[in-house]
Formats: sequence, structure tokens, C-alpha cells
Amino acid sequence: MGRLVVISNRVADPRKTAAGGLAVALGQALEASGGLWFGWSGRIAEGGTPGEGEVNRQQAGPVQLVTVDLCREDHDAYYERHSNGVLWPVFHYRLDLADFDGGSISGYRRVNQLFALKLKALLRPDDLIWVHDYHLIPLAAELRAMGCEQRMGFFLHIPLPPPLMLAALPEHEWLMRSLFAYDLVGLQSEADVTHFARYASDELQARAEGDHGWHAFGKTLQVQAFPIGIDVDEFQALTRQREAQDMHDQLRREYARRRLLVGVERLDYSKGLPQRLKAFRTLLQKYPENQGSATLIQIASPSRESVDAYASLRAELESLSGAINGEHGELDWMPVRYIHRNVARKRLPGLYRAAAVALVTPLRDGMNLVAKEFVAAQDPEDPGVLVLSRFAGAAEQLKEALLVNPYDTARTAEAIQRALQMPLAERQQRHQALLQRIRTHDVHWWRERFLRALQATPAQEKTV
Ligand code: GDG
Repeated sequence: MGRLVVISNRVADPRKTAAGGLAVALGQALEASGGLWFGWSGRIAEGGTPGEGEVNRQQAGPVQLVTVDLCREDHDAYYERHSNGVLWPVFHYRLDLADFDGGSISGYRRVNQLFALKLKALLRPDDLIWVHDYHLIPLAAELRAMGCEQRMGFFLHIPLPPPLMLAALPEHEWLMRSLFAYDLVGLQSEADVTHFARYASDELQARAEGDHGWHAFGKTLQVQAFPIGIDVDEFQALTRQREAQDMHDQLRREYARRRLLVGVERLDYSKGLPQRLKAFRTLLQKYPENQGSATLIQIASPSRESVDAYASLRAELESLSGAINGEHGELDWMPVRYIHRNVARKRLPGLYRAAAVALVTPLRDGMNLVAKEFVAAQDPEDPGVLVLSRFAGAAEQLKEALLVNPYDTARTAEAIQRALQMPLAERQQRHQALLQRIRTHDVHWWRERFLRALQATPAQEKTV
């Protein structure tokens, strides 16, 4: 394999634990090939000029980290308004939350062009290029327009919506056509691949070719599902470390007479948090044996605070958890512990392991790695139960979880009750099957499968 070049909005130093499993997994492949990781520096250059940006270089062992600063206008247009204000909601089926008028296709395109220009100067002819996520969909088309002929793959971490929803995007044809500049597009689930297929044939008049190919604009694009996994071994090693064990022991002591439920996510409207709190309230109302016992620790770490929809979601969650605690709380027991702060990654496995039930109930999610982390952190002798939304990409794989429709409050509450009452033998059986699945399909399997498929794509005419 040639040198691996990874491009994503943010770049992480793969040697740091806080970086997480994905960075570690990509880091390993980057290290093996003396690769390059390219993206935005996270810095906003006040007073800078749109379409221009300082390039920063840093060496992380054998891996080069190269980042570009963005001026305020580019950052707001590309990142805040277009990527997070339009693409994120539309791709998560939330047309109601997309700020189409506030979006900036021109700013989005300008930053992709800027990245392409800076990156092109660093590329070698035999590089293998792997672009990540919705911020950078048109990057390959920009690189091709500048004459780059390397093999290029793209992985979308979020869902791909059905064609009629994509069609709500201004310039959706341009965006989707730009995918054909890649040789391989990876999606999280089979549902996403089906949506792509329908869009490609209905809107782009593309022709299916072979098992995964789509022919249009004079070239063939391979499109396949590559469900992302976690680094199970790394996460289990983290579970055995002191920080996680202390967290676990402390929670087990504190909740010795109670049942602990846990939810962990970035505060985001795709994660179904209000619906989850309502289902938990129904659980307390409908099954009074949980009164004084069932406690939900909900971590909602701060994310995209400057986007309006996030501020109102935050207010809604504060008010809902306050209302549930007001209605059901007792002097020595509060049913909801809502925490709007980031928890150290080293403590998370302890929190997962102390919980009897995890509530992973997004309204829509590309994959959802929390579901997999929860499974990895469990004690196989006495495992907790995963309650998982059927709308998470992970639901295609994790069939032994209790699958729920998070919009259906009453039946989600029923599933939570079933999880709390599940006999040990059934918990063990389900956990064993789930662990087997996340182990077989871990993040290394995902990376290797994607890179093998990218290398196997046929050489062809590169311009679109
Ligand atoms: C996108 C897609 C897809 C959460 N809170 C804290 C914290 N986390 C960590 C979790 C997990 C990660 O963040 C979240 O990953 P998810 O997959 O659940 O969700 P997104 O952030 O939306 O990720 C998603 C993913 O990309 C990968 O392709 O699965 O569908 O939306 O690792 O543990 N970590 C720490 N403190 C927190 O408070 N340290």
C-alpha cells in the first residue's frame, strides 16, 4: 500500500488516550505507512481573508499532522452554518431544524477548495486518500479539478437520508454528484446504502454495475456499508484501569440499594434525549416498584453550543429532569442525575459497568459507538442490558439488544422495565452474543475492510 492520507474536519494526535478509538485505529494505519493526517486546526484566525489560511505542521512519531487555520467568515459559513446548520439536521431526517436560508453552500465549497489546494501541495502520486464525513463531501471533486489522480475513498459517519429528504437540500444534485469523484464511498448501514441506490438511480440516472458499483458521469463509483466499530481491546483495557475501577466502585457503593441506568452522549437533538426522559418518567409512573430505586445518570456533554437548536434542547432537558425530580424525588433519592459536562474518557467504562441498563435511544444515528462501548465494558458474569433504538445504525448489527422505537414512550418504558427485570441467564446470553459481534466487527476490521476495498477499486478516468 502507498502512503495513507486521512482528511477529516478535526485532526487528533493518535498517541493520546483522550483521542478515542477511531483516532487510535486510524493512527495505527497512518503509522504503518508513515502517513499524513490533514484537517482544520480548530483555530479561528481573526481578521483573516476568506479562502485563505495558515498551514501548521506537526510530527506525531512517524505521522505528519497538517492543519489549516480558518478565518472567522469561513469557519462560520463552512462549519457552523452549512455543515452543522444544514447538512447535520437534513442527514438526520430533521428538515424542521435545518436553517436553509442561513446555510452557505458557497462558504462550504470555498473551504473545501482551500483544503484541496493546501493538500494538493503535499500529495504524492501513489498516496491512498481517505476523506471523512459530511464537512468534506466535495473535497475529492475539488482535488480532481486540480488534477489529482490518486485513489480516493470517502466515509460518511452520519446517516444518508432517503432521496426525498436529500432533495430538500439546495444544490443536492451538485453535492451527490461530487461523490462520484471518489472511487469508493463507505456508509454505516445497509439502510444508508439503499438510500444511496435510490437517489443514484432516480435523481442521477446512474446505472448499477456489479455488486456495489454505480455508473454515472462517465465513471463508476463503488458504494458499500462499512459499519464502524470500537477498539474492544483498548476499551476493555481502559475498563481495568484504576480511574474506571474507582468510578465503578464508587457508584456501586452509592447505589448499592438502587438500580442504575445510564445514558452518555453529546447534547444533540439526534440523540432522542427528551423522549428518553419521558420514557423514564413513564417507567416510574407505570411501574411503582422503581420508585426510590431506579436512577438515571444522563451525561449530555456540551456540543455546538452556538447553534440555536442546541440551546433550546438544553433548556428542555433541564426543565424535564427538574420536573421528574420534582414529581418523583424523595429526600434521599433523585431519579435523574442530569450532567451537562464532559466526563473524562478514562472514567466512562466504570460508569457503564456500574449500570444495570444503558439507554441508547437516538431518533437517528449513523452508528452509535456508546452502545458498543457499553457492551465492551460489562462484566460477562453479571452484565447490564442494552436498550437500543432501532434508528441507530448499530441496530442492524446488535440484534440481541432490546430494540425500541424511541418515539413510542409507553413501549420504551416497557422495554426498560423488561431490561431491569431480566434474569441473569438471559442477560449473559445476550451479552455474550453482542460482545462476539462487536469483537468480530471492531474498528480494525472496519479500517482494514475499507482500505482493502479502496485499493481494489478499478483504475479509471478521474474527472467528473
Ligand atoms: C458520529 C456519528 C457514529 C460522549 N460523551 C462523552 C464522551 N463521549 C464519547 C463516547 C463515544 C463518542 O463520544 C460518541 O460517539 P457516537 O458514535 O455515539 O456519536 P457521535 O459523536 O454523534 O459520532 C455516530 C460516529 O460518528 C462514528 O462513526 O457512530 O453515529 O453521529 O466514543 O464515549 N467521551 C468523553 N466524555 C463525555 O462526556 N470522554
